[in-house]
Formats: sequence, structure tokens, C-alpha cells
Amino acid sequence: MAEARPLVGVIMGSKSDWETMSQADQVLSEFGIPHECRVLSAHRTPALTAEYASTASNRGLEVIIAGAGGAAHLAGVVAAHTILPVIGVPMQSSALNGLDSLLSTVQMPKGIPVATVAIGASGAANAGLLAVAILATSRPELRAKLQAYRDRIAADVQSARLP
Ligand code: RP5
Repeated sequence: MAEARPLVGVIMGSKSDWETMSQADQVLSEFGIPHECRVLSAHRTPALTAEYASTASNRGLEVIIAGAGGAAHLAGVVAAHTILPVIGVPMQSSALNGLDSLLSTVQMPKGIPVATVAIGASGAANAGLLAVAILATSRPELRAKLQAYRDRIAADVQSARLP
């Protein structure tokens, strides 16, 4: 059986970002969203990155999640080459603990937005959930799944018992 066409592109600046970005991959898999994961670097493979972003919409992608660390310009560069919504995930870098990645990703000048989530693994998971929420605006069955997820985590809080 042919694989479904990906709706979400999960890209990252380096293979070393995978441990973090796998959180987004996991969320998308849990919600049954066809997606693809790739390493693309804004500075090591700039032409490839631009090509990926500028052809993404025609290939059927609806959201791009881009994770990078340090001088993290990947999400911004991708956003510059597509009108698809781009979610930026700042990596928890070793030099500045991710503050460098956060500021590089979040501080986009007016005109080209990047929806930036929290630093690290929580941010990557939330990027997956945000992509689901974006797709759910036009997919009732996905909206129901997202609501069920929210109900589940609310129930977990309500049933929490402390030692
Ligand atoms: C960025 O530089 C990547 O996104 C990664 O977070 C960071 C370090 O990359 P490696 O030197 O581990 O490949 O481009």
C-alpha cells in the first residue's frame, strides 16, 4: 500500500537534534498524521533547505516544524521560502542552554512569522500538538482526537494523588 502523502514536515539542523525532535515525530504518529522527518541545515545545506521550503506546499505539506540550535536561523529561513505555517523549536544548546536558539528563532522581524515554542523536548512535543491543532481546524475527526487528548490530560490532573 502506498504511504499517505505527508502533511507535516519535521526538519532539523543536525542529526544531533533528533533526540529532541523525535518528540514531535512521536506526537504526530500518535495522532496518525502522515509526516516526514529530515535533516536540513540553513548554513550547511542552504540551497537544499530553500528548495525544500519553496516546494513544500506543492508537495502537499500544510505545516513545517523546524528545530535548530545555536544561531538557529533554520525556521526563519524556511518561513522566508514558504507561506505555510512554520513552527520553530529552539534546541537546548550546551553553550547558552538554549537561550541562543530561543532568541534566534523567536525574534523574527515583522512580516515573516515563526511560531516559536519552548526550548527543548517540551517545545518539540508542543510543536507536534500545535501542528495537529492547525490541521484540526479543517478536519473534524482530528479535532475530536485533540479534544479527547485534552480531556485525558485533564483527567490525569484531576485523579492525581500525592503520597
Ligand atoms: C545547528 O547546530 C543544529 O541545529 C544543532 O542544534 C547545532 C549543532 O549541530 P552539530 O554540530 O551537532 O551538527 O545547526
